[in-house]
Amino acid sequence: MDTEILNALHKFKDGYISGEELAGKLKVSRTAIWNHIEYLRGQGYTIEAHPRLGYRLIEIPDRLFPDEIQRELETKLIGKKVWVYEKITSTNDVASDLAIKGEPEGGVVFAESQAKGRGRLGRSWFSPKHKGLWFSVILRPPLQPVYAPMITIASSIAVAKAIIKYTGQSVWIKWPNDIYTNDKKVGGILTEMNTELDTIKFVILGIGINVNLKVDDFPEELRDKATSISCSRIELVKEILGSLEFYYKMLNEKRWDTIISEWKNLSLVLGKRIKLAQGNKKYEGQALGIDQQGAIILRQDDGIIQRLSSGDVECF
Ligand code: BT5
Repeated sequence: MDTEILNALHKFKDGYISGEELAGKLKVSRTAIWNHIEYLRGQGYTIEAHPRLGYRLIEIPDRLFPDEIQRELETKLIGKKVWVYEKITSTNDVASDLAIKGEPEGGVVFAESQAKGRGRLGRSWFSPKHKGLWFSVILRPPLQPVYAPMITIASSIAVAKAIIKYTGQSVWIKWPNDIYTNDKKVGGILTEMNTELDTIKFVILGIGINVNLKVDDFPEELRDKATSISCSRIELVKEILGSLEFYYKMLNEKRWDTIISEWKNLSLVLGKRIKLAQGNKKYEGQALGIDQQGAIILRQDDGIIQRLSSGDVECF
């Protein structure tokens, strides 16, 4: 019922819809409509009630309501089913449980906040309430596990492009999984995989993007290296889901050359001198590019070419 009322309010957003018309459409009393309007106001919707003209939707709240995420969402797969939690440990954990229970690909788990949001190698991911987008997508790509890093690469392109398109600001990808703007990290991707023999059973694509955070909202240790974009979370997430679907298709069609060339255009490290740490191992040299399995190619000063599939990069 609330969904239907919302749909009608959205449809008539430029004008009013009378209580009588709403009641007639939904086959309930005008009092029932009033009660639902009050409920929606309680949820944060600003709805004007004019004595003669009826109701008009003025503003939607900055909350990740499934109705708003899915409204006019132009995807066939990603986001067709969504779960939204106020607070959970990590969206990757919840999405993984769903995938183990057989949930098909395309489902997306969102959290308004995460108690144990995580990055790679067990690092923690700061995910405060109602600020930012913290979500995980269930995917079942028909690829061999060796191509899994390409899922991160393709998704980082998808996220960067969506942010560029929606906010107009410059966004870069720092290999392998960081999204950068204004020389600081604005988002990160955590791809976790469940395999069987030589096939991927499922992948949980975890994405975290800082949205509407102020400098003071970040803990001290992140203030120098993290940043945030300011925009509507709902509109941005729709853009991202659409973009993810586009690049996921490209990935499944194994269009590696296109993915690599798009990555090059957005790369923060390409051609630069970088330091790459892989646990205790350290490498240094010029980043020449990535290969079809998402590994970075590095030319050391001694001329040796290294192919590295994971690590933390520092640019000069
Ligand atoms: C990442 O790891 O960048 C992957 C982050 C993925 C987070 C999403 S949120 C939804 C889903 N559910 C999860 O539990 N995770 C995913 P990594 O490259 O290892 O970077 C981690 C490092 O980034 C930390 O050690 C901090 O230095 C820094 N960091 C932590 N929180 C941050 C934030 N909100 N913004 C920018 N940097 C942050």
